[in-house]
Amino acid sequence: MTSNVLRPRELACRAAYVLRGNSAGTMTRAAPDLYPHQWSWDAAFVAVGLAHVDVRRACLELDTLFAGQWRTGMLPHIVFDPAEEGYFPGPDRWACADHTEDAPRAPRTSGICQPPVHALAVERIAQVAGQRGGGAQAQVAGWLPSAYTRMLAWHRYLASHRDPTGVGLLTIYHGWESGMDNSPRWDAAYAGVEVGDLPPYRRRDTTVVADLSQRPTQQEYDRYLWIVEELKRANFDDGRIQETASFLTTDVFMSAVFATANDALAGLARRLGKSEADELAEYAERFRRGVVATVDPVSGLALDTDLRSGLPLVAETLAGFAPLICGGLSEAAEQQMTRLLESARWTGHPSLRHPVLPTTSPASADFRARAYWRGPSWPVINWFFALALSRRGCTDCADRLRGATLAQLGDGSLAEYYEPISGEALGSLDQSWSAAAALDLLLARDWSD
Ligand code: 2M8
Repeated sequence: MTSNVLRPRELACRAAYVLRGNSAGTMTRAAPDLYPHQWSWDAAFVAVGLAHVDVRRACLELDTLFAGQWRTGMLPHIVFDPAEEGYFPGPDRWACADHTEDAPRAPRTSGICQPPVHALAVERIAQVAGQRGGGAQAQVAGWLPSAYTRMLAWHRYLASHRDPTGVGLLTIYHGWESGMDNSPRWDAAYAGVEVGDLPPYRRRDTTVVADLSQRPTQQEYDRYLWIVEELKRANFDDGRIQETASFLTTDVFMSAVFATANDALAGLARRLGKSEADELAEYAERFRRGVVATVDPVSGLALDTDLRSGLPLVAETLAGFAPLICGGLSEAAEQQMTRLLESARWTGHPSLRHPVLPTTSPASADFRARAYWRGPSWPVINWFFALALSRRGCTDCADRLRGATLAQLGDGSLAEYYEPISGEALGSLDQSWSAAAALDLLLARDWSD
């Protein structure tokens, strides 16, 4: 095993090479074959990786994503590359612009969103460019005002349409919005989705990943596709969706991301002399409070809620550590949660190949070592936790996660996710956001800057 470990310089070169290879010109495919379009949170992370090698290209990545922004401010979860047909459900199945004038006719997009990590990515890109100085810094400085305006519209959409009652938790319409598609977090909510008259379809994912145990089941996929039909019937209108959709939950991870992304955007507003800094800081506080209020005293983890049944969605997944992303816990509660993260139920589990967060606790009955978001560890998520923790000054825990994530990435496969016990690379190899995480882990000069 050791002989296959790449040296840092080799890994950085390989990661840059992968991003270059996955580029379709103005967007980066999330993965070469499995995901041949631009995904929203992938693009944000990819842009951070790109900032280390080509700041101009990093800005372009986000500009391409923002070109798909809806009139409501929603940033769609996929911007489709018109030259690509190798993904399902593609633009014809979503048919967003046929159902609502809020969706752009070009580029074509999906009709849902993903975790709002963009302001954090932009903050990071500005840091990286600032450290490089010169042309890179000037390039980003010239680009920030337009990026700010588009992110402000995105955040206002989320704060108003996805938290209409102001509880400080974002509502999602599909497990795909969480980015953690088949996580046990959503099992109970999906169980209530009754698949109706579903137009026929052929999956593409299982033709790329041949090991079916790694991908969502057929029953799960039918539900995913049925919800798309429900969203179309509601003409992608937020009010109608919230009345009619059979899947409706809060998302505590996404809400924590939103809280901290508002901190970042408020910082940018101040830097640019914009008048919205207080509004953004209020969003940050509202969502921090919302997230902290979901911590379950039994498991010690933050929980999502099924808005259809009104019941908490009890599952031991890494989303439960959401308060560590946004802060807001008392000092004692924060220490307790950090201890839990490093305990034998999580990164300290004795069977793990590397002490990184698996998606589900290996001590939980829901844990499946190879099954996508039900157990494997994802380098990009561990990198993101490390970034969020160090942003909040929790440097010890962040440093340990960084070191372990780098060790995991050392095999150079830049896999989408890893079997957490054997360390086997799974899913797509050469996944763009794994390459981006490697670049940031290797090349960032100062994480706490
Ligand atoms: C996965 O999601 C897509 C659907 O959006 C899929 O399974 O086809 C998830 O891992 C998601 O978080 C990620 O953004 C996307 C592209 O990497 O793939």
